[in-house]
Amino acid sequence: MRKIQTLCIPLKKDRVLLGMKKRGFGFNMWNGFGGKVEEGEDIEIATRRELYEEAGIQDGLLSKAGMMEFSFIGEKTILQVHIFRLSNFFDEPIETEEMRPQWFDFKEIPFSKMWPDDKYWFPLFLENRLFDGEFLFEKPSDSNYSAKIISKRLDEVSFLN
Ligand code: 6OG
Repeated sequence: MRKIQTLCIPLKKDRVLLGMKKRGFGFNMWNGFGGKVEEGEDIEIATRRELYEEAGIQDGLLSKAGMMEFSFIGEKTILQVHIFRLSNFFDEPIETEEMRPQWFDFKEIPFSKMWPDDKYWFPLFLENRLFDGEFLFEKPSDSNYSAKIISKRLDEVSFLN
């Protein structure tokens, strides 16, 4: 079974906006903003909805960045995560029940407190490239235990569906 999710990372000049996840999957780690795409919902609409729910940002220009498939040993569900950039926005990020937003310089991205796949694709993301990949993990992680990567594939691509 495939679960479709969104992940949106706002950028301004040489900084990215990340959120500290306050509950649920990925608790206590920094990540972009996103979540589940509802049945029949357009992926970009879902991306904007989740970004608004989690960070209070409504405006800006959304562009595709990557498509990643994540799976965990012993779990049937594959997470298909659609990654987007948000640029040209003016709304001020706000803290919500789910996320505490913070700006990070491109050179100070907190990879040790992020999902372990992020350090592989973030460089491509920051260089405005398109990518797709697949990661298999030993088990889900939080800030106390970093999920071990069992296998990975990451490719730069020329277009994304
Ligand atoms: P909720 O289930 O809380 O949304 N997500 C991942 N992000 C990264 N960087 N790496 C992963 O590797 C991820 N797996 C899921 C997608 C979960 C949010 O977490 C993202 C969603 O934005 C395994 O609604």
